[in-house]
Amino acid sequence: MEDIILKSMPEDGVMQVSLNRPKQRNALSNDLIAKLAEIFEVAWDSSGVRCCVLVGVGGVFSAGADIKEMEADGINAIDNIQRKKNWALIEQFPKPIIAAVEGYAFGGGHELALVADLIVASDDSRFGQPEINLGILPGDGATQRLTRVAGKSLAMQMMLTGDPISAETAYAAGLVSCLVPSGRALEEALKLAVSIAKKSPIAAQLVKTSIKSAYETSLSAGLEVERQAIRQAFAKDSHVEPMRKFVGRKNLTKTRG
Ligand code: CO8
Repeated sequence: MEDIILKSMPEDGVMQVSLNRPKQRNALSNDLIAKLAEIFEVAWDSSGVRCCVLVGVGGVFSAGADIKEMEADGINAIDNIQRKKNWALIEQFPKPIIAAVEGYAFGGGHELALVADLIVASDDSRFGQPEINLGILPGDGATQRLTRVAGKSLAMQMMLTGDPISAETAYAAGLVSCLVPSGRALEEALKLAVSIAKKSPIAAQLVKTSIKSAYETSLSAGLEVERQAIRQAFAKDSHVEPMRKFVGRKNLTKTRG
């Protein structure tokens, strides 16, 4: 059977997950989504995984949902409960995910990149929601997520015309956190992942939860999520070692002085 996902641990605490259907431009088949969900489910409680990098094999991120599968399945493609559950598990993965995008992220591929917490993109990559060209619309969250991140006007343009935007436009719109030279997205995403993996895993997960809540709740409810999150960081002693180290450093300076 084709290995549709490759998992590796290139650095301490960093899990690299590679979409591996290059001949189909990493189209997101049901099997691929299921395998991705399975990997995240295992990584969920694994203390060895503190940050994840998602990348596509073959110089592209992903061309989106598998059109051949959707064409064959018709409306059952949308009513596929298992796929929905798998996608939800990926969306709810509590640890930071970085998408490393080369080439393009289209349709469901772009939606998967939007599920990631950060996007590192090569400066010649493109982002698009071409579903309208197939007589449909995005079904894995773009009408909501893209609109919340990039605003109504750009979201409308992308989803009504189906035309992709450049990495530079995506960067200016806040979709992409870091633009890098062509061919360097994975390398730079891994560097970022290593630096995140060195931070307190509890604090990193709480940051993710709190920021995500900004897209789902009112300001006052979001502020309450943040307050509860920082309480949890203190309650779980996430602060003890780094604060002690900082205070110790000051004391050491004073003693020396
Ligand atoms: N699905 C299945 N196969 C694909 C896909 C895809 N999305 N994209 C490319 N492929 C296949 C092609 O069929 C081709 O296969 P074969 O060699 O067997 O003919 C192979 O990949 C190479 O494709 P191209 O020759 O077209 O490669 P190019 O490099 O010339 O072009 C493009 C790459 C521009 C990405 C082009 O393939 C393309 O436009 N693809 C379709 C992009 C698209 O429309 N994506 C949106 C899909 S719909 C979606 O993602 C959301 C639906 C909602 C889901 C809801 C739940 C199910």
